[in-house]
Amino acid sequence: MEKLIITAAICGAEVTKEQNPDIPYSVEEIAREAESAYKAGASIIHLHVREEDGTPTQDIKVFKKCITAIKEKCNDVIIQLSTGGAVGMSDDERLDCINLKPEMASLDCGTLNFGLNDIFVNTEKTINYFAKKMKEFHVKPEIEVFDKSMIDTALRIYREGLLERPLQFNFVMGLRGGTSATLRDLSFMIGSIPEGSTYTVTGVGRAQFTMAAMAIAAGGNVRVGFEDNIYIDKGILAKSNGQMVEKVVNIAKHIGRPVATPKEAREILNIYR
Ligand code: KMH
Ligand code: ZN
Repeated sequence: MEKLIITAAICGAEVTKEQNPDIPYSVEEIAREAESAYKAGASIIHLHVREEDGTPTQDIKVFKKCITAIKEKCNDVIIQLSTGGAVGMSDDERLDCINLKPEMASLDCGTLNFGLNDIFVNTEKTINYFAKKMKEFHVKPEIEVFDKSMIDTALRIYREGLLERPLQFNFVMGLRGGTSATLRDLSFMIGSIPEGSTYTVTGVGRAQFTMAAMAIAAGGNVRVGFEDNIYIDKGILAKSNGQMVEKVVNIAKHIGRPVATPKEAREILNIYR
């Protein structure tokens, strides 16, 4: 098995300090959380940014400040910018951060109910537009998959020449509106991607660590962090992203799966630039 790549989704767009006071909003807080995750073993930071009051933003100036602050503390970490942003943002607002030419960016491959009352809209035309820009700028896309049809959409876009192999998928499981967080659905997802692809598993909420354990055992990679879950254990709030990454590192250790450095993660994901 390849070494385990851990992604930390340190902030997200939806979760608030009212839910967990350690959710980062400011540039300093975001850099602090990135550092804690990196020191614990994360090689990729999935990055959303906020205004000082916590409002989600895709402002390229805020992204720039956060990237600089993160790089100062963890200079070799892979930064994956979110082009998902928050529900309701326009395509151009979401995509503007690609102009910073990050090593990686998320590419959401379909529309879904998002929680109880929102719809996260990604038409195929939007996805094509985003994929084309990422290809042009040599940004490695991470294909965000909330249900199986999004794999099929990504493969269609691949056949149209807008995505390059090896493809990297992230299966987000257990989100209200998306696929359930079960072994059966994970097996279905893994069996649906082309040979030679890499994949990460993100369990949302209480599914975070059970899905992480399944992914580690199956040979996949893992994403954890405040974007997806605010608890370290049942009823106990996580203190930092580092604490969540540490828990994944411990599970991996018990299963006998060494953790990848950022350099090794670049090799596994085929990021050369
Ligand atoms: N905040 C969600 C609406 C991504 O980063 O690409 C979208 C999201 C996915 O988080
Ligand atoms: Zn995200």
